[in-house]
Amino acid sequence: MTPDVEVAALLKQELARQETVLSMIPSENAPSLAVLEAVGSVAGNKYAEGYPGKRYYEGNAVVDKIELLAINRAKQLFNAEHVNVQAYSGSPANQAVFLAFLKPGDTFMGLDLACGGHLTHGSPVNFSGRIYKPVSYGLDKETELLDMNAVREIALREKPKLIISGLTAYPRTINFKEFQKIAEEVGAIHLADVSHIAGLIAGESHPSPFPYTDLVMMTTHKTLRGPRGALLLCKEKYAKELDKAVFPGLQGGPHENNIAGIAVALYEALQPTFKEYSLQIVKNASVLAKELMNKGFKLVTNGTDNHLILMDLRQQGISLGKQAAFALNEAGICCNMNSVPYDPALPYKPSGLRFGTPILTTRGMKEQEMKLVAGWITEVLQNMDNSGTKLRIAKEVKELCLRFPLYPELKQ
Ligand code: DSN
Repeated sequence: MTPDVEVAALLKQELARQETVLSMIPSENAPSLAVLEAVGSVAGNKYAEGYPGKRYYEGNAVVDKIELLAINRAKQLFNAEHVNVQAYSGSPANQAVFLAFLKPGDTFMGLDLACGGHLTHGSPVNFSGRIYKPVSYGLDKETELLDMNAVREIALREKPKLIISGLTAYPRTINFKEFQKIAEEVGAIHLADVSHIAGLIAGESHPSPFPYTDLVMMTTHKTLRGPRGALLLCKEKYAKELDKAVFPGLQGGPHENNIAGIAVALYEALQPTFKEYSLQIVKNASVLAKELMNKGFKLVTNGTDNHLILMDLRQQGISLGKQAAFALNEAGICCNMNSVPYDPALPYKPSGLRFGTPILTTRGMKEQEMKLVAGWITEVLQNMDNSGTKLRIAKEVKELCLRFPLYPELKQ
């Protein structure tokens, strides 16, 4: 058989793209080669329905050891009582929580998508909003911060069975302890969806939901720097129901190659250097935010405590997000358009931009480089229709990127 040159060429092109642009979508990262190798390994050939020691297929002695390594490393890293590593990604993992602890039609609370929540936190187009009864909480209109008194009032009024804390576009820390207190007061279960900030929690640069939060879900491919996948972590009393919901409730055979990649990523996150890495992600975001504000941009909540920045472009023009993200991409800066709190525009033409620093930090960039990046973002946003400016910046971006390679070991 002749090799497939088409996909090989496209993969080469994608590597070249990633090496030469500033990838600033905050939910993305670039795992180590060791993680990528595990994901591409023979572990993916194995069917392993069930859990370690109790499988429905023979031949799982080695795979059991891999899965147990992932479980035990996650327990150690996060100080968790019970861990399930089988969910295919964040949305199925959240689905498993609903399946385990709610019945169709039950009320639950989550952060409004437009204020930085996730689709699975109650969007009407998602399973969570179609099968269950979502009650959203928002942000304070003045400060754009979470108002825990308002969350408590809604919880007391609506008596939800589940309260979700967590974010995809909220640039500040979350008070998980307060969420847990409110959940206990109204008899709800509390799920902290820490997908975006998992690596920051692991590196102690964001307050942890452990050990008091009932259930924690995190994807493994964002700040945690693993492969695509998810971890569900919980108190022992919820373990049986949660495991049953993942398998056989929702999924069949776990993707053991991904679980092997997760185990490797957790090993890396347990090393002392991961703390420095996670702190640098936050430092980089903080410098970038300050620089952008000094240049006159409005950032939601006027800054950031984590890895992400949400820029409000309404001063420049409602619905400008898409055009701005497009222009930045032409200049080699890849971010995403995003709604801002109480955005008058629709999600497909929103008024904001979302930036993150995980990949830039993975490349080894620091505060000095963030100042350069802020300058380029400013120049592009002030000259969105100027092809010459965008071309020049793309060239400068490429030069910087080549000084900070993502995968120096890989041939291009
Ligand atoms: N869609 C992801 C994000 O970009 O934040 C979350 O799953």
